[in-house]
Amino acid sequence: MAVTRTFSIIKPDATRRNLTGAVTKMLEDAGLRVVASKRIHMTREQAEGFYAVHKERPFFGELVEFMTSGPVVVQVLEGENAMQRNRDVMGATNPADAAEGTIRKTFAESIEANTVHGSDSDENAAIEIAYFFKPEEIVG
Ligand code: RTP
Ligand code: MG
Repeated sequence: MAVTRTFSIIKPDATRRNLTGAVTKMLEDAGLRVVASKRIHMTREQAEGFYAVHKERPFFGELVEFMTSGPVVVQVLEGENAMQRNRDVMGATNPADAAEGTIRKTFAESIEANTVHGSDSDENAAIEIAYFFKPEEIVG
């Protein structure tokens, strides 16, 4: 299977609870390698641009509010079938539906404050990586 890259965000609910190491450990234990990482506080413009696909959804305003409520850690993850591997270890969007052993089952507070973001296709992964990282910031 091909080694690919995906994009991850450790969300404000996790940075607030000092869980960036614990979340990253679960990603690494799932076979993913962190090849780029930075802690940032997203601006409203950055968050609105990142979530532009959701701008007609009823939760868009709250989502932007939440994602700018504190620092996040943006990461590029590399591994075999990285996008799907990451989605599997993240678990379902709503932690009430997430499987045992997943990041969201373990740590998420709610459907919104759900600890991690992960790209949902290889195509979106490339777009999201380029939104936050310059090529030279990614070291495989
Ligand atoms: P993500 O994009 O963060 O990896 O999560 P996802 O694919 O599992 O979920 P998605 O449908 O793309 O929704 C993006 C994020 O919006 C928040 N959300 N809130 N209040 C709500 O009903 C609701 N639904 C989604 C979550 O933070 C979700 O991760
Ligand atoms: Mg999504």
